[in-house]
Amino acid sequence: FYPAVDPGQLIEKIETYTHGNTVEPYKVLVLDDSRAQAKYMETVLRKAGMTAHIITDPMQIIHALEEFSPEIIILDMYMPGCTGMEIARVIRQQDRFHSVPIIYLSAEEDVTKQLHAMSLGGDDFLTKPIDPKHLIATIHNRGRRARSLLALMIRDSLTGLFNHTHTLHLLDQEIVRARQKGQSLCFAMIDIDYFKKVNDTFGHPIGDRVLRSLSMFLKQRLRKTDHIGRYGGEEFAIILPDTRPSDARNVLNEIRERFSELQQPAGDQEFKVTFSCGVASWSDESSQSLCERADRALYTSKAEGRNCVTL
Ligand code: GH3
Ligand code: MG
Ligand code: MG
Ligand code: MG
Repeated sequence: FYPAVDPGQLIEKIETYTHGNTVEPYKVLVLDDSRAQAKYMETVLRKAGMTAHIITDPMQIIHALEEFSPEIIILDMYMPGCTGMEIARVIRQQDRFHSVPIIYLSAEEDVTKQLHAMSLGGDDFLTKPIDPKHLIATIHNRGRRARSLLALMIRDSLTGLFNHTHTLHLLDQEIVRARQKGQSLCFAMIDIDYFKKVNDTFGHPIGDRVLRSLSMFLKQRLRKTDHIGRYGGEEFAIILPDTRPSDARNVLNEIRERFSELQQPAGDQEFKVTFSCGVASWSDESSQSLCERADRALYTSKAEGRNCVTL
């Protein structure tokens, strides 16, 4: 049947393959109705430094996706009551798992059937019994590509900050966490003042450089645990977990003042740029309501003459 695993030997083999490179462990979900096969896979994946989640009942797939958020999914082909292809279709129907790599692992040797399975939402077809090195190599390749694609998808290309969609996703996550931990949470919106004039006077490329300059400035001055997003054209959003409103206001006011003193280069000229900011403190409400309140505070800053922070 499946070879007994000698962990020492296996680790040695796998380290040879990965050249000792350390990556954040891949989260791999395995569905196989055979308990012995599932157990074997679990051992192989764990020894390779991956985080494995094993299920033997196809009915558990939705729950496992929710709970475990896998980065790679390995599916058996033949299970009682359903096939791996049917499971792949269910997975692909979930927005969040639309492009997660799916690897079939089956004893099926008929190439026509393998290709058919691949055409229905699978990325690879590996056959049992599988050489652990082959399996780990496939997971590494698929995982690396999936991660780099995901990293691109959540970022804004001009500034490298989180994009609008991901910023809102992070805000929802932080709201859940603040509620669970009973912590405070602040949300800030920034809008550059008279930015149209910067573009009109110095040109669009210089305007772009100002956007990057402010992005860098925010990254350098905020904490690692804060999230910074480009909310729109010249608008930025900042999520400050575990932060009291007065602290958020003070930090942003400090950043505002320092930024307003920066000289922005434009050929042989220099100019200064300011921004306005609105801060809202979360009070057991939806992300939408929190955003609206930060936006209203920002509007107040604009109305009161710009280059200021309103809480
Ligand atoms: P206010 O103080 O009221 O915010 O004035 P404003 O000129 O900043 O506001 P407005 O919304 O009228 O103009 C925003 C400008 O931002 C218009 C648009 O050309 C510019 N903008 C938006 N995205 C980009 C971008 O990616 N690059 C550059 N260079 N400019 C951008
Ligand atoms: Mg089976
Ligand atoms: Mg604007
Ligand atoms: Mg503006």
